[in-house]
Amino acid sequence: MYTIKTFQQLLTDKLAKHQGTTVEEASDKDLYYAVASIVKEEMNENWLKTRQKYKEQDERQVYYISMEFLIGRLMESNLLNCGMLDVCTDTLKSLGRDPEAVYNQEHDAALGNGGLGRLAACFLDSIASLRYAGHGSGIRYRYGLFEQRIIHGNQVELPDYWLKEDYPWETRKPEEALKVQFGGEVHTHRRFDGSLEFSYNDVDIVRAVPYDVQVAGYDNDVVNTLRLWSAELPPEDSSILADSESKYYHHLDHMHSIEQISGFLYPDDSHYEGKELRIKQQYFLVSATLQNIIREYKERHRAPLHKLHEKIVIQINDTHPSLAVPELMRILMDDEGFSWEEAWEVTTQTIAYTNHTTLSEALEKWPVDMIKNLLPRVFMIIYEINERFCKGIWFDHPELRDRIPEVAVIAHDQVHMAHLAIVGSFSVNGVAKLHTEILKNKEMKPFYDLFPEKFNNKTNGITHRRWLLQVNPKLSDVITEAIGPQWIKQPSKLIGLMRYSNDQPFLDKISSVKQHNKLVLAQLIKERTGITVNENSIFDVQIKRLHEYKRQLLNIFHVIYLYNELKDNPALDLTPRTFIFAAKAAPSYHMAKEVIKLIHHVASVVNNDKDIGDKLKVIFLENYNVSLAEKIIPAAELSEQISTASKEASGTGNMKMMMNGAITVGTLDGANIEIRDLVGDPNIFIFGLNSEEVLDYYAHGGYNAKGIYHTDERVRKIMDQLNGGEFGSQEIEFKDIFYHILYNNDPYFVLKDFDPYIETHELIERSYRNQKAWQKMSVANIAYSGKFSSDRTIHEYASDIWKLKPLK
Ligand code: NBG
Repeated sequence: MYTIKTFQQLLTDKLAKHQGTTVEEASDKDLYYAVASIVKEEMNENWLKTRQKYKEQDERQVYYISMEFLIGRLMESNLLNCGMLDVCTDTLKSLGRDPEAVYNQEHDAALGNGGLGRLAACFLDSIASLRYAGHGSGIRYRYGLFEQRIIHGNQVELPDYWLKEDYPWETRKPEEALKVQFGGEVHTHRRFDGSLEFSYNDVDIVRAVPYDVQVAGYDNDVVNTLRLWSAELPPEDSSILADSESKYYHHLDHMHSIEQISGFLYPDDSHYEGKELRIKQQYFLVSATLQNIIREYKERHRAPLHKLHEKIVIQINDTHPSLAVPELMRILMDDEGFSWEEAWEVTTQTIAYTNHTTLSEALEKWPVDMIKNLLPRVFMIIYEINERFCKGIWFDHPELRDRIPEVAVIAHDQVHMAHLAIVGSFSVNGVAKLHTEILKNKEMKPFYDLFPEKFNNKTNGITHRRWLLQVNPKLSDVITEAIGPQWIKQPSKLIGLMRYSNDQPFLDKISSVKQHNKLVLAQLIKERTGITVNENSIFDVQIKRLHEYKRQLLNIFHVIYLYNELKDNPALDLTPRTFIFAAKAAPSYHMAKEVIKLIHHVASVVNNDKDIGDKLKVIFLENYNVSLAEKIIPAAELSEQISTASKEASGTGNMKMMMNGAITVGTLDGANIEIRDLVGDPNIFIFGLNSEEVLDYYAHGGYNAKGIYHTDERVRKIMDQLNGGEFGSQEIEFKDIFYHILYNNDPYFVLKDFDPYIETHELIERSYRNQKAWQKMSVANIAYSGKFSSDRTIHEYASDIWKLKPLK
């Protein structure tokens, strides 16, 4: 345990030895690197010990494969988990330095788009904190998710070259590099026993070099690993000498393209694009990871590979890594000499699949020719998997014969990755109760009929260590003062706060912490936008990716509605509101970018209208990322979770804001339902169509957006303002939104849910006036949020799917 004095000494030594500088002279960056190096060294010993323990204990282990790990900054969370955050912060202060300025030196590792990638990062934290043997495996993209700038209300994207300065948390392990093969020709030979043997010629080789990032558990000496693979040129190899001109050029082309494989993260999480580079990335990740798993298994366990599934479980995060199924088959058969049946037995008992969306436009389907050319042997295996699966249905389930084209792995010249993942795995899980029900009863019904035992639910969670303890230290102190510190290791203990829900002094503390956090955010808003917000206004927050189904449009319609009301009646008694938005749109998503532009134009009209003053303010914070979320969430009072019911698989922002005392206004979608079930109707604001109603409209029609436009004056006025250019600089500005809603019949039911949304906001406004009642609601939300810790989620994965025991 360090004291300020010993930590100071350590820091001084580090600065002198590594940077040749003193505390007084050191820049914030120097201090950042010095602290990082102290923390890393602190973790090193436990890292080694943890690996040794795993080896000795010979227990089951999980590999979590994901194309995204949205880890954000690591300094504070590593310090926190190693028990050094307070002492480090105090030391920096005692030296007259600003700790925040030092921690802010770290560039976010934005290796993910949104919920799916952040979930993977939260899971790693919980796996280590709960002492499970779990390893993350992903890609070390040189460019993370783009940096967003807004110019005249328009989003522009800048490359996120996050590695331009040294990244202190990674360790390059060149001696553990592996080779991944693409293209080439497959040759078949018959062995003496009649079985087939496969060899490959003229393949293109890519070197996969691991970079390991330590994942420290909270106060438990466990340090696990997130292994990120980087694609590099293969070492010189005479077998690739070209013997013809075309081969020579092909080879040069290949060399040139190698580094693109880990070049950048695809910036879209809701529309799949059939880009060849993306499938290359997926195969690169999967092949390197599986070879690595087999190598580690052989080093660690004495048991034969036929028992792989007894020691190893592989969780694939969405379908992105679903080539793991044919790749594991390939390795077991071609490299390890398994028969098809043996390999299939092991593969399908090793792999488990998590589904994160039912949006059909996000489902990955790859053209057969693309896979065949790029991965000829893998394609042969997929083909055989499909043959056997379809034949099985034909003979064993004659009642399902007509549905074969619907469930086939290969159909209409496309490989359906979700089908491959379901057929090749032993577990298929959704990420919230409703989502799993929709998978079972609708989206994947024929598979559920075939394999009911595979389907299960694992409602998402977030690490309360980062999302409460680290980002909201003042609230954490108030909680600990009331119920003791046990909640930090057992978040379900937060429920103890319910005892204080009528305790005025406690409610006052909760309220003054929120007020403090609001002031801090107001300052950040002032710095970044120049706008002064009213600290006594309701902080109404919607921060997430911009997508039509998430309905930022509905939110901005509410803003326009209030603006119109105030213009008509300036004396209207309205509790002031600050609407806070932050969102990135996929670069090619036109409608999403239109909504960003609309928010900006409405903001500039509303914020600059003297009649409005500080009754309404609309803030859009640029470049939403993990670090920005950490600053907004502690200050949120109202959490907007207003997706079209049935569309949001779970949501995790809803959990983060609830945990920080915000009240949810939301639809009965994703995990909102489970939040409502816990806190009860009086502590949440639910409105709008439910998923059955939405699905019924989709299936049978009966919704008419134009009808609402014609009958609801408030709606018509807003729509006409968009169409008439009232919020634009030119007449045409928002016609696309207008036409999309009226002529595509409002596919996300913005107009349909408008009235109940407005009504609910009126109720919210009345509720907010009774501050005591509001604080009580806030406490109930914090108290019940323990269930949404990813510790609970990981316990469930570990006991139901992974069958892991915690490390002794
Ligand atoms: C997202 C869902 C969210 C969910 C996260 C994490 C994808 C494909 N899906 O609702 O939209 O919370 O996954 O499960 O990014």
